[in-house]
Amino acid sequence: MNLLQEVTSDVFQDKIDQGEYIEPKDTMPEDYRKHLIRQMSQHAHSEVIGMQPEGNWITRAPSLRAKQILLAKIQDEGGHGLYLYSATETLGISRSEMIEQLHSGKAKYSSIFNYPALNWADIGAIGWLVDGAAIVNQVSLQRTSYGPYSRAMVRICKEESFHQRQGYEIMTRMMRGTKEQQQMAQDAMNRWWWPSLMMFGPHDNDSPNSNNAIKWKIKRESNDELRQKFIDKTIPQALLIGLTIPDEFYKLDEKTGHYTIGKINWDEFHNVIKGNGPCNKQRLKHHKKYHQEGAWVREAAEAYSKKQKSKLK
Ligand code: BYC
Repeated sequence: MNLLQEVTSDVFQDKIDQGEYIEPKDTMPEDYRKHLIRQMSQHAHSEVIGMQPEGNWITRAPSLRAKQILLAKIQDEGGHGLYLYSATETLGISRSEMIEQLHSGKAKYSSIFNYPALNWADIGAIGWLVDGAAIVNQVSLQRTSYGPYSRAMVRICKEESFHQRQGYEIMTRMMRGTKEQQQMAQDAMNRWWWPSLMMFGPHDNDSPNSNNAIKWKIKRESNDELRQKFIDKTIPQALLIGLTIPDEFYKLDEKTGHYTIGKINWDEFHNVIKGNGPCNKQRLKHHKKYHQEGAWVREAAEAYSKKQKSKLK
């Protein structure tokens, strides 16, 4: 680092320490910019890829009401992806570069979307557990240091809380239903519980990006702190509707008021993020196919925008 870079970096850190937001035209260290592009673009990809497991169930929703709600939710996820791609573009990367990174495997998306949604109870479990975990993380990100990311999160969180309730309503109704419906709900809980805990990322000691993220206030709380918040919030919700926690070691620590849990299977997590989860190949293949088939829409939008601009000259 040369003297000028050192001074710039100190001024930047002071700004962060004083709780100021960083805006697109502000001077920022290259590593901060790259860190944000990595996290925000992966967040955007997760929103869009996350539409796939639920999209499978639109035509098979059990009632018109359930179908309308699911359609609205999935549409929201697409919107979240768009806010986040736009916010990431303010850092000097184009949407097409981000998509290229997704397609080449350079950019990740959340591990959770590499699991299949096998039946209607899974739609309940996704809304309740997956969106529930996402909210805990995103509420914290509302105060992230990069202005456009923080503002996108405020809007996204409002919609996510409706998604979480939609999922919990499905689970509650199934638990009040027949024996078979109760078994379906429990089976979905058994399959989605552990992968939802993995959404928060590795334990703090094994999280290479956390030091910088905390120093730059990109993350306000650590992976383990947020996971614990989710566990403490979700276990009582499960017990209230009669679900069993698929963890023989979980217990409430009366002294701290927090739940402790068994060991997370990190081999499974690493295997999934390496591309070997049950649905990784299917998710990417689907995204590539429809991206290619949608090329004409992008070309038409570009031609229209050029025409509008030339009229202004
Ligand atoms: N999945 O150093 P770490 C939604 C990677 S969508 C995959 O702790 P960091 C919804 C991590 O990227 C909401 N990869 O990383 C949509 C890093 O690898 P790279 C999705 C993961 O960034 C549709 C490496 O592991 N939410 O709600 O400090 C329908 C080491 O990790 C995962 C977000 O994207 C994972 N779970 O912390 C329904 C939140 N965890 O990049 C619902 C925004 C870790 O160095 N992201 N990795 O190659 C974040 O808050 C943070 O990026 C994370 C990870 C907490 C996820």
